[in-house]
Amino acid sequence: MSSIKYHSGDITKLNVDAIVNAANSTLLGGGGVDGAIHRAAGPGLLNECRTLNGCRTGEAKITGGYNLPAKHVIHTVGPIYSGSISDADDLRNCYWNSLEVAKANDLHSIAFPGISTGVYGYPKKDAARIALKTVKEWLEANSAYEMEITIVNFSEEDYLIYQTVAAEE
Ligand code: AR6
Repeated sequence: MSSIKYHSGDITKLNVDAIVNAANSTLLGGGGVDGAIHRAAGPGLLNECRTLNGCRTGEAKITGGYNLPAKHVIHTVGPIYSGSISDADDLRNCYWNSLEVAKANDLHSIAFPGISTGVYGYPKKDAARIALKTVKEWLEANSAYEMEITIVNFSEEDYLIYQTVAAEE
């Protein structure tokens, strides 16, 4: 059975088939969750990322998980929030394409951070609505495929936002 669940804490600790990294287009590391993932994975991750030739906004690319408990990392690049209409499409594509990459690699559990909601400045509640809507639509479109989706709330604020957004349905 597919499912969507919530986890409060650090995504680098999760033992799932893939954790998603909110990366930048170089895929060569950064701050926030990207920095935490690279620190926990060790230098092998950066070495593999160097072979990927970067990643466009909304796209997703997979690597190994190295020293992480997760088997893989799916790197996606969220939009830098500008208030334009394309931001929402780009953010939607991050979630959708990460799930597509997971399925293409026969993975069945995936954990997402709040893509673009840190340094990239996406308003957290809007981003949570897009994330939840997109993963639900993906599960509906792929109902024959089992996928366990974990949404990771790094802060108390994120947790409360998801509670509110989930209750809007
Ligand atoms: N586990 C789960 N979530 C986390 C963790 C963690 N260990 N650390 C932070 N978050 P951000 P962005 C949450 O800034 O906005 C990087 O430098 C955090 O609270 O990491 O997509 C990249 O290289 C926030 O809600 O990613 C890019 O240059 C969310 O993760 C740029 O930042 C995303 O915050 C990407 O910015």
